[in-house]
This record gives sequence, C-alpha cells and structure tokens, in this order.
Amino acid sequence: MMEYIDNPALQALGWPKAGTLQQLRWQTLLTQYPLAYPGRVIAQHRDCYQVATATQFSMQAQAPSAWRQPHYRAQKRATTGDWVLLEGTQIVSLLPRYTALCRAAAGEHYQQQVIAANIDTVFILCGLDGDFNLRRIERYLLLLSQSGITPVIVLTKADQCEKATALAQTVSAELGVAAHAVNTLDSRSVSVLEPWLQPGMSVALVGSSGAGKSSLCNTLLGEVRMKTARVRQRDARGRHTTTHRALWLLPTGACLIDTPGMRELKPTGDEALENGGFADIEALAQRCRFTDCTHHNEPGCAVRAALESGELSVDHLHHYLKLQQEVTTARSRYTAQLKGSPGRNIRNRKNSARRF
Ligand SMILES: Nc1nc2c(ncn2[C@@H]2O[C@H](COP(=O)(O)OP(=O)(O)OP(=O)(O)O)[C@@H](O)[C@H]2O)c(=O)[nH]1
Ligand SMILES: [Mg+2]
Ligand SMILES: [Zn+2]
Repeated sequence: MMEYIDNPALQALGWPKAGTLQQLRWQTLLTQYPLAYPGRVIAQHRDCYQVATATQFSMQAQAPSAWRQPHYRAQKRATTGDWVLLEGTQIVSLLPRYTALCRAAAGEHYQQQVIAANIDTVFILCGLDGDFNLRRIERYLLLLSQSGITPVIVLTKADQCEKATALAQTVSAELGVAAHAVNTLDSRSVSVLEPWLQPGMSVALVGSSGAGKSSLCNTLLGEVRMKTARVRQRDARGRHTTTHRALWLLPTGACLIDTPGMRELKPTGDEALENGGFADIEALAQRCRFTDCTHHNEPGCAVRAALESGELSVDHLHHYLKLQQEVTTARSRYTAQLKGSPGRNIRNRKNSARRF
C-alpha cells in the first residue's frame, strides 16, 4: 500500500499529496483492501466505468454488484472525478470524497446527484450572448456554497461583446467571486485561467448547453477531443451536444472535467446563502430590527432600506428570497426522508460534503 502514498503517477491524476488529511483517511481504507490499487473515474457509462490508474490512462472497470441495485442511493455510486479501489478490473470501494458538486435530482423522491467529485475549482461558464443570466450564475454559486470548491465565473464569447471586460468586473464585484471574460476558441485569451490549472489540480466546467464548455476543454487540451455544435441563432440555446461527463489531463498538468449542459439546478438543502453570492444581503439582514425578519414589510428592515436607497437590486433580492425558499423546502424534504429511514444523521452527511 505504501507505494500509493507518494506516487507521482497518481498525483498527476489529482491524487492528494502525502500527509494531507484526506490521504490519512484513505490510507485506512487502503489497508483494508491489501490487494487493491487506486484509480480515478474519468467517465461513467451505463454499466461500466472508465478509470485512470498509475499505469494506464483509460481502462474499463466494473461496478460492485450492490451499486446496480435499483434502490441503491445514487450519491453512493462513483461518479466522474471519484477515486475508487480496484481489484483487477473490479471496483471494490469508493474512497470518501473531499469535495462534491451536487444538485437535487429531478423526481418525486429526494435524491442527490453528484455532478463531479474531488475537484478544487468549478468554472461557471456563461455566454456573453443570449445565454447571459446573472440569476443562473447565482444559482450555481448557491450549489457550491458549502462544497469547499472554489467558484470562478468564466464569461465566454468575449469576442462577441464589446463590454466583456467591464461586465466581468461588474459581475465579480456584485457576486464577490473571481470573473474573467474569455474567447474559449483562443488559447491566449483562456490563459487567464492558468492559476486554477496547475499540476494535480482538478477543475470541472459547468454551464448551460452552448456556453462553450467543450470548446474551452478542446482549447485547453490543444486538440479537438470533445464535439461542439453551434447554438440556435434565435435564442443562443445550445443543442446538448455533450451527453456524458469526461475527465481529461491537460498539458498544464491539471485534470479537467467537461459536463453536459444542465437544464435544472435544484438545491439539495445543504446550501448556505451567505456563501453563495448573497453575502451582501445576509450582512444587511444582521441589521434588521427583528432577527426573524422576512424582509417583506417589517419595520426597521435594513434590507428594504437598502433596496429603497438603490444600494441593493430588486432582482438580486427577489432571487435571494426565492432560493431561500427552495433551500428550506429541500431541507425539509431531506429531513422527511430521514425520518422514513432511521440510522442516518444530518450532521454526518453535512460534514461529508465539506473538505476534510
Ligand atoms: N465566438 C465564440 N464562439 C464560441 C465561444 N465559446 C463557444 N463558442 C461556440 O458556441 C457553440 C457551442 O459551444 P460548445 O463548446 O459546444 O458548448 P457546450 O457548453 O459544450 O454545450 P453542450 O455540450 O451542449 O452542453 C460552438 O459553436 C462554439 O464554437 C467563444 O468564446 N467565442
Ligand atoms: Mg459540450
Ligand atoms: Zn429585514
């Protein structure tokens, strides 16, 4: 097992450095499976995985039979970016994630979908064409709020927008997050993203269909590996060209996960609005006369006062109130589900979403 602790070939795939807390946790599991070796999921298919190991960039691996049971929780199955232990081509265990980008899955029962695991940074892509939507960016930031993952806003199609740089500055100031305007088809332009693409770092690309995720992926790779397609002229909508997630090794030494454009971004209930682009409103709320102020029509409401003075935008506040409601609803759905299935507790689950 010791050979995996400080292994440069694994570190090139994002394996944590020796001595880090997450490695110490993983070592315990490694000793439980003395015959197993680690690998990172680079793609997930219907009934098998593509895994990268210290000796091979892409090999096919089978999921444990338990994962194929219909009622097995989706978030306990490996996803792109996950580290697994293998014996031969059989996956025997999933190593605990140090970060995860999750959303609530569509459907009647509460389920979490893990979009990418063990990533340091998420690039939130938004086109400076008809795709531009500050509210959608806020929603992504909310999903990332408790994940320990660094968000970076990447405004694409800068070559088609005269005010691209100024807009990136405004977005960054309003949301309190780094933002860059780029032309994803130009390698010089995307070089501003290099600080997040250092060796061993893992980055996932998210954003609507047509935002330019696969275009950015190809430019960073220096060759066309992902298919791209033109957006609809009328409304700049994409055509859902990418249909599955894939992890690539970049020439810079970073790992990059391209994802399909997402139509729905529902919170899981684990989010915290103050970390998700709404720090301004949460800070104002501290100054409201009533601690449980709903910011609707209470006297002494600092949020309404900021709205009236023009310090706060109406849309930003409305979206805050809407998302707050969604997070509360998701949390109560999750709690209701817990009552139906004893033996799990919220605190464990919350901690597992954080970096350890
Ligand atoms: N001019 C210009 N076109 C871009 C830029 N980024 C993407 N495009 C174009 O936008 C279209 C959609 O790009 P894709 O990379 O396929 O978008 P995607 O985000 O991967 O979309 P899905 O896979 O459907 O989720 C393609 O025609 C790209 O050439 C950019 O920065 N500038
Ligand atoms: Mg794509
Ligand atoms: Zn208030």
